[in-house]
Amino acid sequence: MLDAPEISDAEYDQLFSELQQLEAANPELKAPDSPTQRVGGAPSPMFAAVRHRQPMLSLRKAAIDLKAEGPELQHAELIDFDRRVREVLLKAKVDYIAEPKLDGLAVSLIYEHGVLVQGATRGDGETGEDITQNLRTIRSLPLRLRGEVPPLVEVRGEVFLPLAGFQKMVRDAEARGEKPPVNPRNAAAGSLRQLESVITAKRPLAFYAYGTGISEGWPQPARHRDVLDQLKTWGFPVSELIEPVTGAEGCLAYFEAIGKKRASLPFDIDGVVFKLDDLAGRNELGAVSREPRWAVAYKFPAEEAVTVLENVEFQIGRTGAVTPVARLRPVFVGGANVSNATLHNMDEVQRKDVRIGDTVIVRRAGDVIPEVKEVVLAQRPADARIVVLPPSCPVCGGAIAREEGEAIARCTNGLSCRAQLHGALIHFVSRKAIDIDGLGEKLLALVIDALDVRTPADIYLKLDAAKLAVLERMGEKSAENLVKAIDASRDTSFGRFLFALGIPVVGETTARDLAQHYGSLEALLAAAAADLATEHAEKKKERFPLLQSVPDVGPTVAASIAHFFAEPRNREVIDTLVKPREDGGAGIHWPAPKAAAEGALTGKTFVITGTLPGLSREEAAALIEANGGKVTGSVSAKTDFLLAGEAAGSKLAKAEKLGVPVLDLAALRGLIG
Ligand code: JCF
Repeated sequence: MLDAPEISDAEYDQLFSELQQLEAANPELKAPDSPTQRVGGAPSPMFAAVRHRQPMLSLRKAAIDLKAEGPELQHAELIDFDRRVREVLLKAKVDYIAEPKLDGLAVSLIYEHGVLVQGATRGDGETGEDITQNLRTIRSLPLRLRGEVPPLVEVRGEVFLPLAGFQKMVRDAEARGEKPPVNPRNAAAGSLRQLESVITAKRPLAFYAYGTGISEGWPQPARHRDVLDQLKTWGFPVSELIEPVTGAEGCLAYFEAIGKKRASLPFDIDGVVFKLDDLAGRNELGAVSREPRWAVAYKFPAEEAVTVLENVEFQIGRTGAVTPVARLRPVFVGGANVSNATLHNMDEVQRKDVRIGDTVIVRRAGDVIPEVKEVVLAQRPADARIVVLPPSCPVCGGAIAREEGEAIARCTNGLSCRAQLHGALIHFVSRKAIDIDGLGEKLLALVIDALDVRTPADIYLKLDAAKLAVLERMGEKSAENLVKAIDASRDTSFGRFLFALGIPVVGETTARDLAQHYGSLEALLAAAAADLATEHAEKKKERFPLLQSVPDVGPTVAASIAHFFAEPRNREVIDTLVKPREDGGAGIHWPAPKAAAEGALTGKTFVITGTLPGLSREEAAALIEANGGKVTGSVSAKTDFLLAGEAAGSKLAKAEKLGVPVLDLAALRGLIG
């Protein structure tokens, strides 16, 4: 089927690089029809062929070697690129223009006297396909140029599908019972190669221009940055993320910075492109086998790899959630050796039809937990075994329950299950919770087993310097320090305390919102108790109305809070935690709530997103709160303003959808006056 590959990109890349290595080692085996000899996609007979008047070059690729020792060797290929450029140009330092490399399709656009007359795919670089009609449907692509226009100019750029559009295409395909596209690039390719442009028009494609090709009557500027400025003046979208950099160090710094932003961008990128800024220098460098020597594509390490799923085990989390975990034949992916990957829950196992013995594609993106993305069905062995949920908790033997309509199965034994207790304690002592420095995972396991710690309150009641000092790898000094840290943690804030309790689906922000809204534990407990009576109301909005009046608390979160506080075992632990020490409690306390500041923003709820110029998010939140406003974590109908900085992503999209006014920092300062 058109643009619907039989194997995934990860498999293709892995097989392709194996083939390249084999051919490099055994040149006599290299066949003229080997896939390694193919330059680009062959044109389809369905579209008229377009011969590019100036070949569309591809980019030479440089790869990071994450297995190498130290940055110099890891980035050797990029450093070599810069060295060759400097050698040819006889320069000590060279300026480049750095841009994110979009995972889309390169196209060529011909404008005559400012009017788009032809648009074509790159094809094999020499000949592409005429897709003018389809390209005309892309809204951000100008049909007519603004300002002074030459008789002829060719503009080149990348057509791509932003993630939100891709997700919509997946949902639409699933709703129609069709096979959804596997990734944004395939979805964009399929959309562009529709025979009916009305279909293309319905696809939310986007475009960024990155350069020019042939031209007449247009004096080429001296530098690439000037070309980009000209493109903007003509009305082309040009990525805001493009920046000038200097030398290999500048390139690497940009690469690192983009890598950090990558996950929050509204579109997929697969690396960075560095281009020589000086256009005269480009002519000196020229091209070798259709790859310019003045540019390089520096790709992020592969995030997907193929391996074998050897077994599935079940882990019990701090809320009792039973998570199926894949034990894998170790594979190097996303910069690390991976031998475990999450399968999320049993619904996911069934949806992906994962079986033990299967060949699977593993994905590790950034610092996210590796996951099994999909099964390579063609390679399923005859004896592959179906994965079944264990009938009882593999840790404590307790009952496992799965509520109707819930994807997650849970061990019902609460803190009596050692796995849940260990997880709950790890969360309780963590930095953003009650914050006990020096009480790590291993030590917590020890105090559970050797010192009979059974609840978070026992940390305060059962541990002292003498008992701690005899534990493995603990000396007197470290025991004393730990006791000091435990002591210091008694003095906390209401928000931290609520977060530390580990109420399912209550994160740091919700905990802080609850603390701010209720001011005291008594008030929160009273609201939760009153709300319990409404839990079977007809409409979701009528359930837990008090808790739902807190910003960002919807029916699911409200139900979780109410049920948590209704559980007698939880109430007992909470009572012990906050009871004064002289009465035999843990003595956790926090200052009485400050009256909220009054100011220009009183009664207004804000959400902050993106990078703000010269101000951290915490500083911006403090500024808003000092003027009487409230800051919450996610955009909803209750949000009054979105404060948006650079590289704002999904929150901005949501605000625009809901009609929430969007402010920049200057506008916020204007409101404050
Ligand atoms: O974003 C891209 N995929 C991309 C591809 C960006 C560029 O600046 C390119 C490109 C392919 C060829 N430049 C060339 C010369």
